[in-house]
Amino acid sequence: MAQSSRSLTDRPSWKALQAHANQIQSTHLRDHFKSDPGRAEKLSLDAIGIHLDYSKNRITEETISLLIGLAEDAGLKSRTEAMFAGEKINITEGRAVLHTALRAPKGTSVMVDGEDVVPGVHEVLGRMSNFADRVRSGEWLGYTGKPIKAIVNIGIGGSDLGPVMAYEALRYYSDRSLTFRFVSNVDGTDFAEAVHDLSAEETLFVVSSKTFTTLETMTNARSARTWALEHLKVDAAIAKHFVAVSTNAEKVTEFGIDTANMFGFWDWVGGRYSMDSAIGLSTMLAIGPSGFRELLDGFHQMDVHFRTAPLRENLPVLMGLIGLWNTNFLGAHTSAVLPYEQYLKRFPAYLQQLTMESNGKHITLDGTAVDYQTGSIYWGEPGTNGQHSFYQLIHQGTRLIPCDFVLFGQPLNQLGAHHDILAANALAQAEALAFGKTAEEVRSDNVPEHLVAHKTFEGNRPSNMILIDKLTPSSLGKLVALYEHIVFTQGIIWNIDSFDQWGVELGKVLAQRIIPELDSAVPTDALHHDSSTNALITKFKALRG
Ligand code: G6Q
Repeated sequence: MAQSSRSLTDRPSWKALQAHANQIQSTHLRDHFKSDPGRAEKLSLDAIGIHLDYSKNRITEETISLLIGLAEDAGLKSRTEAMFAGEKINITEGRAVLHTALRAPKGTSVMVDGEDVVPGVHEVLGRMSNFADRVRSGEWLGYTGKPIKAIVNIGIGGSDLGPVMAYEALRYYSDRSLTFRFVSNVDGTDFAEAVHDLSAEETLFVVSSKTFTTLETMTNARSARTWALEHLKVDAAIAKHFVAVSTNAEKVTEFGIDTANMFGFWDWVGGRYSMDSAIGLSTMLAIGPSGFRELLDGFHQMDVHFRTAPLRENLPVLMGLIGLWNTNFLGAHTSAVLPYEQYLKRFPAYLQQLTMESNGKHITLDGTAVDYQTGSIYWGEPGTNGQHSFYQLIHQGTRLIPCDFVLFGQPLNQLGAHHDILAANALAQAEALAFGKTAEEVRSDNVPEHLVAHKTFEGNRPSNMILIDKLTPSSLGKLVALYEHIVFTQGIIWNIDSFDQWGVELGKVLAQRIIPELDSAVPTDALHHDSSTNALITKFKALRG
């Protein structure tokens, strides 16, 4: 296995970080900057078109060296190679973890169980491109002979969050004559609202489900079929209005979708790592095959950077290590992701699944419980909206909340001074968080004494600034892959399986037991849950009528 048998917290590299944390605990970011005028330059990195300024973290160059020591101890480089080489590093599911192969250029090879998977990836990409071109050009016709005008992706979790995030992020580049909707929730409102103004004759459903058994997706897909048939009347219409993205050909056929209209992927693609597989079909329909190729190229550039750059000059490694420092040595419980880019409005939600489903684990690869914190709680909103809501707590609350700011040099919609105002706010927030405002500075503004404490900003709040020239398919790919590899870096050090998700199972199983119990015919005394659940089921049924 990855690490030495010694528990992580017993390792000299961990203990050295603990001692170092105690030592620098009392140094304010103001003092770090004062004592070293070259700090910003030293603690910044430029790679593959991304500028990362990590100087506003409570770290020194020694912190970084010690963190790199920890990463080396954990065998980060060799574990990275194991992932890229297709070893079955998802040990609880016995699977390889090869989202990186989804963006491997033609002609390269990645072997899984003796088979090169790259040609298969490009074969599916080719079929997707062909299909997307036909729909976008109006060549693909609905059953009544009309071109497709609306695309509804039905999926949930990894089969929804990536597609919806990417669609919103790349909307600027999308074909505006097409309408896109994303249905995920089993709450009927999600489906009803998604289709209420659509014409079935011009609507294409993309049923996205790796397993093709997921309760929510199959329930929504069946409702979609019923809705389509209500309007189109004949079963033969389904073939023109439904396509599937799945690994399960049998279930796709059973549902009534011809496998000729199915786009496949593989068990070595985890749901939350699948937006660049066929699960990205809706993205490709929106931005076209060439835009999708640019997206994949962005992912690939970050893969190459992560795989080859030295740890000290490696964007995901540095960000992963600093995140771990904040979590394990400075006691932060959450991390805010603050994109100053309206098109990235679903990026925090996407990252929540990527980070929290991956690293929200308390059992190590050897099956023992951890004695340290793992996955941080990720959350956020696009700037500047958050500033008028939760930033108060980040600036003056009692908790330490490290922030990742994401800012682009060029706006996609040039509108007067908007972009400079937006950028000034991002830069100012990071500055305010780090340096705050002392009581003396407040007093010098003639603030009455009884308000001085209220108007003082402690500062010393850590943040990263990610600065990129422009939001494009390529830069989105780089950004997503950056966080994928941050998650990987941290998971390796925490010695957990970042690629399973057993924690989502229990609730699903219990729901299957409760569904039939909601039938009016089931009497109260037939319920055998705890007293709370029994009473709630009874109360719900009474309210439902
Ligand atoms: C992601 C998870 C999960 C999955 C959904 C949808 O890593 O595995 O979010 O994507 O449960 O699963 P299906 O694609 O099989 O419907």
